[in-house]
Amino acid sequence: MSYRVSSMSVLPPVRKDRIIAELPKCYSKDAALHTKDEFTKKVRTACQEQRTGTVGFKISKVIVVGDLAVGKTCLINRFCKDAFDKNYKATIGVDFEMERFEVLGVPFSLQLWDTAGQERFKCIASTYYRGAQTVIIVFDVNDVASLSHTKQWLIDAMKENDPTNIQIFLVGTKKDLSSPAQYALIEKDAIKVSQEMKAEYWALSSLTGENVKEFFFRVATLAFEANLLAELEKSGTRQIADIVKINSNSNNLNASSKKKQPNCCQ
Ligand SMILES: Nc1nc2c(ncn2[C@@H]2O[C@H](COP(=O)(O)OP(=O)(O)O)[C@@H](O)[C@H]2O)c(=O)[nH]1
Ligand SMILES: [Mg+2]
Repeated sequence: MSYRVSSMSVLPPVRKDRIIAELPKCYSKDAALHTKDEFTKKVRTACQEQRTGTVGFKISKVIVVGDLAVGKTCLINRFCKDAFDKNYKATIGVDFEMERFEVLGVPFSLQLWDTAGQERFKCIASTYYRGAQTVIIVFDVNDVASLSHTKQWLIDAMKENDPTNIQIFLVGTKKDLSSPAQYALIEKDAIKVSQEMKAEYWALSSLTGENVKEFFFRVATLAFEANLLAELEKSGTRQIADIVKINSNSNNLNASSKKKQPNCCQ
């Protein structure tokens, strides 16, 4: 069962295996949204001091696109239900799956949208694309045509979104069906396509589960970081003003830090 929006107020605690305490690594340094090894100090400190504004209440929209039968639904099912079942009809009557994470102690949710097979007719509704923060473009590593179609999927997704506010992942699925030599060949092309799209590249298998959790942890973390950095930028002026105030009253520093206010109004 996926969560309904109406049950949001009575959510159980975040699952233990959705807790992110370290920055998840990229798949390939040649095609990554960034290649840092650790969370930046700015991000860590903001989380420690609970200066995260509205980020802890955010639900970030993630859409999954790509040719029919490349393995989009299986990928979502592997992560959300830890199941691999090609007959599982997760998309009937359900628009999206909710996945709740905790990043550096801050709650953060992804809304993972899967199509109900409309990609067969190339008529995906604009509401599917609209408001996405992350676009996952999927191809099958054993099917070169599906890789060559990924650019068109990106163009379609971008029609409804602001390109400066979006993170793109290019994901090769069904790695279990490919020999190392075959895989190496398509990887070269896929990395090139990723670079052109400014996307982060991943390869995985929903059948074996290889890299699936790592991939979604990366998606969640990069979406979280982007939200938090935007939030910090917004409140940046006020924070600098606060620091100036504290410095000019430095003899009151201890007294004021003891009476630290909760950050509910930021
Ligand atoms: N061997 C293998 N088969 C897969 C994998 N992922 C999906 N498939 C198969 O590919 C077919 C299409 O998968 P599906 O998720 O329905 O594709 P979608 O149309 O993109 O949602 C099904 O028969 C799946 O069993 C994978 O990682 N490995
Ligand atoms: Mg599907």
